[in-house]
Amino acid sequence: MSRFGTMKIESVNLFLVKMRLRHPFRTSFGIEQDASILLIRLKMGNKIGWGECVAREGPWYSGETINSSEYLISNFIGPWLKKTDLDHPTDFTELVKPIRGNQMTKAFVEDAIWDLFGKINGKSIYELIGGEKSKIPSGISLGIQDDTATLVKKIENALDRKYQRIKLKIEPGMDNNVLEQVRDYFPEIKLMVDANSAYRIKDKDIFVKMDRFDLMMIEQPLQYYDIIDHAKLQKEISTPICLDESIKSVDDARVAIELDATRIINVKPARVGGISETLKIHELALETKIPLWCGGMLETGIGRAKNVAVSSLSTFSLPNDISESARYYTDYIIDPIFELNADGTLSVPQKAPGLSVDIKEEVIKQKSVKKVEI
Ligand code: OSB
Ligand code: MG
Repeated sequence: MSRFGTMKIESVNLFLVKMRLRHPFRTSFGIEQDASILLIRLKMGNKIGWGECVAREGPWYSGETINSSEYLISNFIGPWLKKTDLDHPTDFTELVKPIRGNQMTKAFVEDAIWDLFGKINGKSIYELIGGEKSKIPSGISLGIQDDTATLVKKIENALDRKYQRIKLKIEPGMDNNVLEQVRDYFPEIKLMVDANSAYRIKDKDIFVKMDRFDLMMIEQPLQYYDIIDHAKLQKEISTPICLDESIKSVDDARVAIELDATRIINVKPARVGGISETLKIHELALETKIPLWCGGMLETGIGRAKNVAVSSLSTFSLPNDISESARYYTDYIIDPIFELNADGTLSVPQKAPGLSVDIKEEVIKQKSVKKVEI
């Protein structure tokens, strides 16, 4: 098996890049348009690996932020990396074991290690993890809109482009009433909702009523840390619950499956601590037959390339929240960008090493508002 050998990581650089979303994205926890995105660059010999952090300025999705991430890398992870021999990217899990939580931080450093490892060994992440699909089904996640007419237009556009399922963000006051109208226009489409933890078990009647809309699943209706109330809710409704925020590790996944709190899992490699942990969830899904799909955090090309590679695993059987690059930012930091095929899929790059896309370092440097060398 390929190895890093005895080479150590020589330099660790962080870049804080400003990116503008083409359209503001509204969820039950906030609106995003101008994104600050933290990138990491690891260097070994003449090879470079990149990773993208999905934590943002505020701790609104998880407890992590750009600053907590930079702090951990500057003070702990960066210095540790520079004095450790890693044999394989999965060894990184052991290195960062003393750090509790902070999955997003661990994940993007690990991504850069996978990219670097792939480049040193001439293998793509797709090959390294045992990817099995050359095309992955693409879904679209639509933010909360001011009015239904706008939402209907956005759904129409997405269907024209052949996106394979539509996910709508909901929040109290913008749920069954919106679904009623959307289902009037689109009685047959594959539809699901995501509440980003905006409800509590006392709101269960809302979800009992939601059963009539024939949704593929309801994503993360209750608290971001909860399992047990989701299990109680699942007993009351027939639509499958799909956990997002509540699953931060393979252990969370195991507990949630055993308690029937989740019948489908949205796997975000960034939320569970990285590709290695994702591979463990893939194994669990093989055993339990729970379908997976890959979620998104409005990633730029770097995080997107990783999500695409991971979605090629056999257990990722449902449409993913991985839309084409052009839907998100006005600038691109990878080449080529991800484009939607006519059948609503994205092709998985399989041959080029590491993340399998070129990273445009000049653009990254140009758009950086802060650079840190560790
Ligand atoms: O809950 O899945 C989510 C974006 C930011 C934060 C949380 C979520 C999302 C999305 C967007 O739904 C998915 C995408 O990247 O297209
Ligand atoms: Mg979600």
